[in-house]
Amino acid sequence: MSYVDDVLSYVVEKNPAQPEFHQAVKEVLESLRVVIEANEEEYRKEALLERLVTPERQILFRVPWVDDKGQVQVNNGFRVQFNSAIGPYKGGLRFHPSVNLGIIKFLGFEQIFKNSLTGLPIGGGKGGSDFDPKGKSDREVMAFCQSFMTELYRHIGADTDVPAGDIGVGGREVGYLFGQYKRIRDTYEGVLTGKGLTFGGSLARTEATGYGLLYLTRAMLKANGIDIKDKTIAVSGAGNVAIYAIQKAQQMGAKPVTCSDSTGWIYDPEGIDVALLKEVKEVKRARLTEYAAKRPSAQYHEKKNGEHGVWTVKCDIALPCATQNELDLEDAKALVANGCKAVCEGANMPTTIEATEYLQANKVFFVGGKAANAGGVATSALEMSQNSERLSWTFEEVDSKLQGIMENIFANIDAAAKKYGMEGNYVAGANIAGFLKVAEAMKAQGVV
Ligand code: NDP
Ligand code: 2IT
Repeated sequence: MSYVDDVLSYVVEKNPAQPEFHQAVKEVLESLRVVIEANEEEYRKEALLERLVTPERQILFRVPWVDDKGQVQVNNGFRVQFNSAIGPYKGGLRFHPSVNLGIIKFLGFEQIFKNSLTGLPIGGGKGGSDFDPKGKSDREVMAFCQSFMTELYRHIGADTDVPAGDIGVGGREVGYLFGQYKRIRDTYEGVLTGKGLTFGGSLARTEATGYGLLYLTRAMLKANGIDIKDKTIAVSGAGNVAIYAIQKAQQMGAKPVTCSDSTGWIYDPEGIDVALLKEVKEVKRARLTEYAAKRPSAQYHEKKNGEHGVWTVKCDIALPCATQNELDLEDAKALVANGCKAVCEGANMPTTIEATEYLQANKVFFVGGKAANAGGVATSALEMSQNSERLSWTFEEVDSKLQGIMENIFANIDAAAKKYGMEGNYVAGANIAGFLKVAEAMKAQGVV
């Protein structure tokens, strides 16, 4: 068996019942075949792939906290410090009831390559909890965050591991986490990113993932002779990534017509009203039914089991921005049948492997999350730089750096795909370009 096949079997055997992790590893290793096979004996001798797929450290901990009724609650906490070859571990925290070790490992694994693609010195990590912030009071969220940090603080630091937000973790949670870290450590340092602007946060970090997604999408379309202006876009999600993707798409003259949350989805043929969406989701933390109630042009659809409604809408471009495996083969078929030309992932691994293959086989331009949503973590790295030099840059300065980073990522993944004989396969281009830098750093640092 080839080295890649050996390591794929090894991952399945060593990490039972972690299908998302297996999926993420399979996607990367399959596209690295051409690189690995050119130097197979050397990689095998150094066990480079076994090291790459094994986290440097995994921290599992209990998070007890008291709810508003005085009842003690217990959640599971996770931090997977996956790879520090090119910088301190960096990656978000996810608070969602579906969180388990396999999900955190898939996210941490992807983060290694994404962070490498940014061109900035950040390694890969991810963490989170099965805590559900939905329906909790601010006090309950604070109690949870304080308890979570009371264990996590000993494992992180500005030069060690720098967490940030992800699903269910936004400015409010990062604020509570930062406050507890500072209190326990008695140190004011850039240990988290996505902080509030009054205590070390960076301008444009909130917008960065969604804006970055659009900068990259525009660059990719342009390279293929397509202008994003006037294009109809289907977006899923209604959180941090989706909201600012919709906003930037509109600024570019495109028309996003959908969004979704965990209970339903909106089709708004006149284009999504971003101010209203922000009010409903960022301020009220309410459901999309409230958006529909205030917007006569909007159609609300309840989400039925297994149905991902937004992909049935006619669109030129699809931007999945909610969660993993939300765009399956059936959805891919619907998109192709409706003439969709491009899919760029705002979320992490939102497209199943079968759906990705179908889209690529049907000549849909496809950019995976490791490249397309790297603007968030890239701007987190810019926040780390600002914290280190104890300065704050203007919105325009951060935003223009973000734009440069996303255009550079596109140029690099395009070039890597061409160099390895897979022109237009941006998934392979991203995996290869991300891998080569990390592999070189790992080799240079010896067996550690
Ligand atoms: P948010 O929590 O802000 O928003 C998530 C959105 O997706 C919400 O609308 C939520 O619905 C919906 N959603 C979440 N889980 C599910 C689920 N299991 N089924 C259906 N809908 C779901 O998260 P973000 O916008 O930050 O993250 C979205 C995606 O982008 C994730 O994959 C994340 O990993 C990725 N990402 C985030 C980055 C960031 O900087 N925040 C950076 C790069 C990638 P509801 O409103 O009902 O909760
Ligand atoms: O998936 C991601 O890249 C994030 N959730 C952002 C991570 C970060 O450290 O900003």
